[in-house]
Amino acid sequence: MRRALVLARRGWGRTAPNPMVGAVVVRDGVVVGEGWHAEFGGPHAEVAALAAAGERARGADVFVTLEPCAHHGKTPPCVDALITAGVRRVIVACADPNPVAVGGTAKLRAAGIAVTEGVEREAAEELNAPFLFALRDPARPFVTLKLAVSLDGALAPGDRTQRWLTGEAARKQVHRQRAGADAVAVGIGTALSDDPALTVRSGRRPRVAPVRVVFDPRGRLPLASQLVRTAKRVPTWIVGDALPPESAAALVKSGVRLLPAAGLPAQLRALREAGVGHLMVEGGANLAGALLGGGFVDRLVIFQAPVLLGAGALPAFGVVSPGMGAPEQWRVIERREFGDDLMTIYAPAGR
Ligand code: AOF
Ligand code: ZN
Repeated sequence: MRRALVLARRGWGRTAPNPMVGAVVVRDGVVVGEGWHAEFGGPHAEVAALAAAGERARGADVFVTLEPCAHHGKTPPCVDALITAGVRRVIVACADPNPVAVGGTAKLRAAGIAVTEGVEREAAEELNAPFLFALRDPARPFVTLKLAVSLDGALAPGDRTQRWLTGEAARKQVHRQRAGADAVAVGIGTALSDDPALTVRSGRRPRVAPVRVVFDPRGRLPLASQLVRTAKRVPTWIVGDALPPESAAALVKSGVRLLPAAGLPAQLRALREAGVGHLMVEGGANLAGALLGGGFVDRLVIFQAPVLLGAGALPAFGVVSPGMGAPEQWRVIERREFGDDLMTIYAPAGR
């Protein structure tokens, strides 16, 4: 199943809004076929793995990271393919709560195939956390907040000059993460100080380029900014409710789409309604604080760089006051080193 999870990850950035799924066909203790859902609309993982196994699938065990689908969608049901292939047993990591696809394991059992569920369930659910969240909560996107901090937990030095804290390897990883999101967002403060491009410039190209979003209530994003200058090539949206009509008109003329909404809950809802299932937020301190305070952060990704910024530096969580609604306790989902930087992915404890 761990191998199936590795295969599933090959669909990173290519399967959304579908989940990433991997499958391994095992016969007499030997892997005879591997597959994964490589592209939205394309063959499902089981079908790819069964095709690779060919006749060797008869009597085999199939490990699959998501419950096989029972529906005729863009492709025929995976359960039918498994039944036709004559497999003996199907081992499933996690259930597919998608109402369209649901019912796979029951159909397999009815066909006399043994089914085991829950093997590596946690890892499989984590892999598709935004997909599973979208099925549970249509009111807002799944929010990943990514921050690069100094070893003393600051975002910027005392003089507020822009400087890179993390190294090359960590920055490449951020680009890989962007490819797995539907939209990448910053607050207007960060947009003004960093003039970011917010594109995916490293790693595999996502099937759909993530939309670039600026939380910019008063429409202060300059027409000369990188974001606005490239808005006709890469979708760029501004979320806000108090844009002066002249700047609104000029931004729209430059290709920017405006999402009028006031207050974070309504703004998140507007993004979800506009098709953003997974929102990656990259700062700055004010937007991060508002999202944390509202309890809207599902995953917190901290890249900690070995840089000491000292007194007067901008604390990453300086605007989050205790009791505001930010989860206090977090659990560690993953911890990895990128060069000299340490990446930790956290989730609110109990979520
Ligand atoms: C599987 N194996 O590899 C995947 C599954 O849009 P469609 O027709 O391709 O169907 C997508 C739905 O099927 C998706 O939302 C999810 O519920 C399930 N995905 N199921 O058996 C796979 N990718
Ligand atoms: Zn399927």
